[in-house]
Amino acid sequence: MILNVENMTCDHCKMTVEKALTNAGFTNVAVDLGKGTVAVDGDDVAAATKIIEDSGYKVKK
Ligand SMILES: [Cu+2]
Repeated sequence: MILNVENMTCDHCKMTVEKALTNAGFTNVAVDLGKGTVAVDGDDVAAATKIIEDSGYKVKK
């Protein structure tokens, strides 16, 4: 799945989001800062969204 995330601005944001999802068991997490997207294996959008938003970022619905 690919999620659009609004307020990732720097490498710290990228690392925070990738680490949060990876720690929750998601695999192949890849943040693209230029596009403002998070690509990750699987299709549980609700679970991934919650983790990203709990980390302080806003998922565009
Ligand atoms: Cu940042």
